[in-house]
Amino acid sequence: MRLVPSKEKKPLKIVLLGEGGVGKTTISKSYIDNYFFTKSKQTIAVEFHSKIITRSDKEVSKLQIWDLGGQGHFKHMGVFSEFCRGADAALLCFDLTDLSSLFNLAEWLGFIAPTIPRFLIGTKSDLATQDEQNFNLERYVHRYNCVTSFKCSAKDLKTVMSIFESVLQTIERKNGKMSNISSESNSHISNRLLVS
Ligand SMILES: Nc1nc2c(ncn2[C@@H]2O[C@H](COP(=O)(O)OP(=O)(O)OP(=O)(O)O)[C@@H](O)[C@H]2O)c(=O)[nH]1
Ligand SMILES: [Mg+2]
Repeated sequence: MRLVPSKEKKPLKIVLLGEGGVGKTTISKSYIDNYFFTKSKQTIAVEFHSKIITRSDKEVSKLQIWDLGGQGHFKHMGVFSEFCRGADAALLCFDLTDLSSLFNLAEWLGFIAPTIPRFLIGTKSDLATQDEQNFNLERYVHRYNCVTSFKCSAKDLKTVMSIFESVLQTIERKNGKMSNISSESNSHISNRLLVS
């Protein structure tokens, strides 16, 4: 069966932010394609991914993922605040094996409006030592005003799915609709658009 989102419905928008190489594109692709891609090219400014999701009430929505390029020079192009405008949620991503990427998220917060729900995502847990995996994120959840935090490996597709579903549930709750989100069995589209 082909699922078609209602034309009038505004797509949901999630932005991924964080330092270059922390795994934003990989985690996005794990979610969209249900597959761990070992090869990932540096994102030039922004990549777009999209997926059709279905809620338990059978209503169909389109989800847009805006995956920002984390290399320093893109940050200074002056367009990231614009890219984040109208987002329903922001995923602040950092690499569990490199805590400087957690501390540097402070700079990324400047691109998102204070009203956008944000989630702290520690990536590459499969490469992290036991101490790094156990690192207490409470202080940073508070400091960055996040809803909550997650740790994951992009190789662990089940966890990646559950993180996005939890984010989508928060969005739906904020939008006043309590429902379960399902995205596993649906068709999806993955687009890339590079800004030069
Ligand atoms: N082992 C492991 N490698 C990962 C994981 N996530 C990402 N990587 C690897 O880390 C490298 C960088 O990942 P990307 O997804 O390109 O990072 P990015 O944050 O999109 O980087 P920019 O586009 O430069 O901002 C790639 O070689 C990925 O294969 C993970 O969970 N586990
Ligand atoms: Mg990328």
